[in-house]
Amino acid sequence: MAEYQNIITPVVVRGPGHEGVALPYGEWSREGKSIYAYWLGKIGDAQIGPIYLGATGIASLICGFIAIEIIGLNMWASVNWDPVEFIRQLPWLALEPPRPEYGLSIPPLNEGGWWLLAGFFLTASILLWWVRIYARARALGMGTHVAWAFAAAIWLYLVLGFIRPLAMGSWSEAVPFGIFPHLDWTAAFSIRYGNLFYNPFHALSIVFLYGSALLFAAHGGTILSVSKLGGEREVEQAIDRGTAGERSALFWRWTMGFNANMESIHRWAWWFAVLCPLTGGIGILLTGTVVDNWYLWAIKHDFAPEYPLVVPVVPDPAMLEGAAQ
Ligand code: 07D
Ligand code: 07D
Repeated sequence: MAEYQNIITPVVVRGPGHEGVALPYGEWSREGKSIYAYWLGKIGDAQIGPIYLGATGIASLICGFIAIEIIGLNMWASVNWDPVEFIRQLPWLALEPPRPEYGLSIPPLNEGGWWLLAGFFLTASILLWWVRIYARARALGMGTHVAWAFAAAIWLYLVLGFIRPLAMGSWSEAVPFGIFPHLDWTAAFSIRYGNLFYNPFHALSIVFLYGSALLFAAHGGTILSVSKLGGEREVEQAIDRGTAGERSALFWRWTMGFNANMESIHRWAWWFAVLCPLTGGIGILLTGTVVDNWYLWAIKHDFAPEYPLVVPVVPDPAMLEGAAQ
């Protein structure tokens, strides 16, 4: 009876906890006993834990905690330590980078120093988490594809908050911490540099963002549609193509003349996702360093037309004959 397991025939499997394969010599042990969450079983796997903490995991969590603590306390201080206002205004509160006059120097804590410290700890936390992902994959004898995909996101993050500010010679160029403040920064950045829509790397990044959503939907849909034929056992189908693999490939060949296969579709997905922040980061790095105004740049390179003159040029009255000098 446990043949076709999909959402139409939901059975939350509750076997003995799987503690994972043996860890290599010298590794930390996995922490905690596994527990079961019935409702999580409905959308994924019911087993929670054990978790591998490890040195980099713990260091990352500590750095992340320090960063959130610095950001949170600064935000709270900005509403005079009023707990109600803190909660009420939280989405609009900010920890801003230093003002332009500080350049790349270290400013007093209250004038951007806290921002610098929070950024340091957040970056340390993210990089340590990257090391953790890489090391865990290696310990399991897996490839490191997830780590390199995460590295692409970290590239954009570093360009936004570290590499580009360095290139521009000022921390003030970086993104503030805060929910809406970081959106205000994004909008202001686009306007300051002549409309980011005319930055071809922004366009490429959008292509890969939209493309990722399309591929994800198409892939999820395809596999679900052949799950009653065992299609969700993708790896088996890749090695020994069965009727699920055949039909899903045929479906795409019939509908659009071309198909990926059980392996290559994941490469498509990986590259689309990775290229989104990769191209984006290039676009941001060029902005203000190489190109100061994307609209003028686009006109120059025949990427955008000049605005037509719809209003006749009005002469300056002061220049007219007979005007009082
Ligand atoms: C669903 C995976 C889970 C991740 C989540 C995010 C935090 C921040 C910190 C209160 C898809 C966890 C959030 C840890 C809490 C404090 C101080 C990922 C999923 C749920 N943004 N952005 C959001 C970040 C930039 C932009 C939301 C981070 C750039 C726009 C969330 C970064 C620019 C919009 C968030 C970052 C930019 C958002 C939802 C880092 C250009 C939205 C994110 C480290 C790229 C959306 C109110 C999400 C929103 C949104 C986090 C960078 C633009 C708070 C951590 C500077 C236009 N951003 N963002 O679901 O609703 O991602 O904002 O670089 O409309 Mg952003
Ligand atoms: C931010 C990578 C960093 C995240 C990391 C994760 C944690 C903890 C915690 C899970 C997202 C850190 C994790 C801290 C997590 C828990 C618990 C990835 C990040 C390391 N734009 N725009 C993009 C569109 C406009 C602007 C990209 C669309 C306007 C700026 C994307 C539109 C203006 C920047 C995109 C639009 C503007 C971007 C982001 C439409 C504003 C960027 C790709 C339809 C008025 C960023 C080159 C991404 C970029 C970016 C989409 C419009 C400004 C494709 C669809 C014209 C300043 N925009 N945009 O992967 O790369 O982000 O640009 O209007 O910096 Mg844009």
